[in-house]
Amino acid sequence: MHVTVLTIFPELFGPFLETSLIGRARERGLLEIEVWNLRDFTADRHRTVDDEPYGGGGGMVMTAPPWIRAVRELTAARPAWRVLLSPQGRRLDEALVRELAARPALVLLCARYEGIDERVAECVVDQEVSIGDYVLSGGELPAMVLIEALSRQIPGVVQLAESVVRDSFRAGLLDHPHFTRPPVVEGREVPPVLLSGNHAEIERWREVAALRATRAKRPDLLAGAELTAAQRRELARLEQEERAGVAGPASDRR
Ligand code: 21W
Repeated sequence: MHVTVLTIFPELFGPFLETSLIGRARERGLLEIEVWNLRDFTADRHRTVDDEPYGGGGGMVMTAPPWIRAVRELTAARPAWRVLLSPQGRRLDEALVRELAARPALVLLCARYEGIDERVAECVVDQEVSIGDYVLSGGELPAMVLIEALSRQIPGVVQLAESVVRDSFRAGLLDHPHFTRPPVVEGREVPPVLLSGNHAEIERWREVAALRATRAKRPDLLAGAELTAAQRRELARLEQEERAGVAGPASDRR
């Protein structure tokens, strides 16, 4: 997969692109990423990328011509799906990550200032993407979030093949709790089943624990989740318990 990033702060991407998973994916040729400075596509001596808003008011607006020139030049030889990171975009989730990961090439437009001239979106953008409803200062961190999520969907990038399979199997539910040594922390013991060596029982415990965690912390996810038989049974049991007004063991109420 090929990703081109357009930004006025290319230096923000350096260590992120060199480190860990993404660094290795690039070294192995699974992921190609180019970061371009928008100012390289300006036509004036001052490399201007912003101007005052028509209609007045405060702040500055990113001017359209450098964006349009950049996107046209960077997609001339290699057509790409053009994504503007924007608070007004479709909210990023794993379904959108997969849709985008299926594209052979992406161009990510990262804007700053109060905004970007509307004609950029109209002329050289295929889709606007947001990473959530909170205000950031620009599209660079959202682009990194998107690149990291995308890279995990590229075959061969994540070493632990099993953990990707498991992530997708469990997609729609939260993960079960994890434990490692030491066996006792602040007086709290590891659930004994995890020390039993009984892998079938451990798997059932994890399924039920994932269901419980999801119901306690993100009940909204249950509507779209695909539940196993053990999970449907546990959900029915919890709902029955709730109707009966019975509080479960203290461990359920955390
Ligand atoms: C933030 C630009 C807010 C413009 C109402 C009227 C890209 C982002 C960004 C930014 C405004 C993403 C206002 C989640 C984000 C991004 C910079 C609007 C104020 N509000 N995902 N006027 N959050 N943010 N200006 O901020 O470019 S993806």
